[in-house]
Amino acid sequence: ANMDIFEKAAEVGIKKHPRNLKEEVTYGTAGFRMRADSLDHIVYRMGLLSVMFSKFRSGVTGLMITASHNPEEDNGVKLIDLMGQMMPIAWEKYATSLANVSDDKLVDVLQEIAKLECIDVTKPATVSIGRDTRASSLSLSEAAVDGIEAMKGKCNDFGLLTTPQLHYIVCCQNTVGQYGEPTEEGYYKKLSAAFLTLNKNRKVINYVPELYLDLANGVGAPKLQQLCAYLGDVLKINVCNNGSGKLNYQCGADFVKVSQMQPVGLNLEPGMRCASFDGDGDRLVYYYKTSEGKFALLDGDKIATLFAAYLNDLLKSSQLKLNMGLVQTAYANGSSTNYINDVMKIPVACVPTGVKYLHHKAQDFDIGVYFEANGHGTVLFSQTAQKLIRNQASDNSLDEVTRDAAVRLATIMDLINQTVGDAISDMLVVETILASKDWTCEDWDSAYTDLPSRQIKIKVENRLLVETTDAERRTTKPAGLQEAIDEVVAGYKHGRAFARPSGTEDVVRVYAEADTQANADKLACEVGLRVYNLARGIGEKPSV
Ligand code: G16
Repeated sequence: ANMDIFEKAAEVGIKKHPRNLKEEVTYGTAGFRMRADSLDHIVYRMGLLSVMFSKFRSGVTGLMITASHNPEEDNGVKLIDLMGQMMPIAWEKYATSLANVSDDKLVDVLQEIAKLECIDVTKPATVSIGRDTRASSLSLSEAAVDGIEAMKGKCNDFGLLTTPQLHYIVCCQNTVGQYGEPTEEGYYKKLSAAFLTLNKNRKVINYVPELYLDLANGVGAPKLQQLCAYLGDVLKINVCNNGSGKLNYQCGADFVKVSQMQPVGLNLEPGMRCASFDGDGDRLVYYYKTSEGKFALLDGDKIATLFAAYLNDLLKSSQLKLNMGLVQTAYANGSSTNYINDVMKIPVACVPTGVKYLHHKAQDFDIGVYFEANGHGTVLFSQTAQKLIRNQASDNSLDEVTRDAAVRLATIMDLINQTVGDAISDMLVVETILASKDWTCEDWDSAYTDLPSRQIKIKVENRLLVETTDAERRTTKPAGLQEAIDEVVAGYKHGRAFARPSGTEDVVRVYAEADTQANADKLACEVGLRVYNLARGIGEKPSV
């Protein structure tokens, strides 16, 4: 019976979604990402795989069409596991071979996967899908539906969603509503109810309940509008880049973080608290203008320390003995890592780029806070932690202060999207913490001072010639590159730098930090030149 289904799937593939790409592709940091016009057959085949994965797991899997922070012309596809986390890394090799096989060998690869994972294809399967607002997303999602149906799976098409909304829905579906109602409406209801509870009776003098929000002209725009209907006047949100301009162009979280500049369409003045989403609403960064008129960024590292410090206080007041850890990547600002280690005294781990690695590591703790500096992150509470917190919150024998803290902790858990980094959810958590502390952006920013940093991209013939180790902090290939980087870095005070191949764009990324902005810029450029020379750079050489 498996054979019949596979042969039918291959037939539909050849007819409607033939492979039209010569280059080999790999399932990268966040699935497949490339120019949208090369993706049709890959998305069809990921439709097939999402059904196989659903049969393998005996539950609902997810498939999201988005290229998140990438330019409008790109698109991408990634698969989601039952609890709303990323598809396991062990399955990425199947995604890669399915994407690359020629049309006439498709059946062989499907059969091989079924054999290796003992999958009975006649079993029922369901896949939930969502897409972002890119022009190419609708037709790609139709290719996914074709794949799901060819493989005899049931498809729940949720249409436009932010990436984290789909992760949330998949998790709700597989926990039969325990995590929440498995609909977009259910998502708004759950988050807004928690937010309104946490902000009831707040007394604020310094905190202004007004936010300026850049929506990257992405799917966050229509979704935020829907959310606002549930928030009433507890938080006033003034939006810009809400869909009329070009996606991610001179706006959005990635632009603001990398260029360390305000987005287009926002007139930044001292006293304004501002934030940016990325194109699919899974990243968030904050920023403001200091009284001296300087642009100041509150990135993923600052959000992580804000969250961790607040949760730590609540843990103490609620007398719960749970361990907490923080997970970062090599991009974390050196000052943040020192602050977490030396001042907060919370263990901090470093893992390679990609939410899948951070999420996995965060599961080592009762409460695991993970954030990439680019604003992608969330908090995970272990099953034990969730149970202890809820028990404490409903224990009437405890004094009021202890119980109130536990109730707050339990409500915060409902506000956090534990399945993946979520700009909407993270924003509501940041606002809740600032309001509860009665803080301005300056107050939040004063915990530690970032070391000046710079990120650049280097175009090379083949980015996979650069290989890394030690959570991407050192290169192992090409020969001589790490020695060259070490030599350059040694010449800078507080110097640190690394180079790694991107998993979402065709470039090698270089990150550098040093004592001054001018030195960080210079260090990034010098390291970039070494990459250019030793890893066959193409096009323009980096210059300061
Ligand atoms: C994706 C991943 C992030 C990663 C980013 C950049 O973000 O989900 O974990 O930090 O790509 O990855 P790379 O440096 O390998 O290109 P997004 O928001 O684009 O989905």
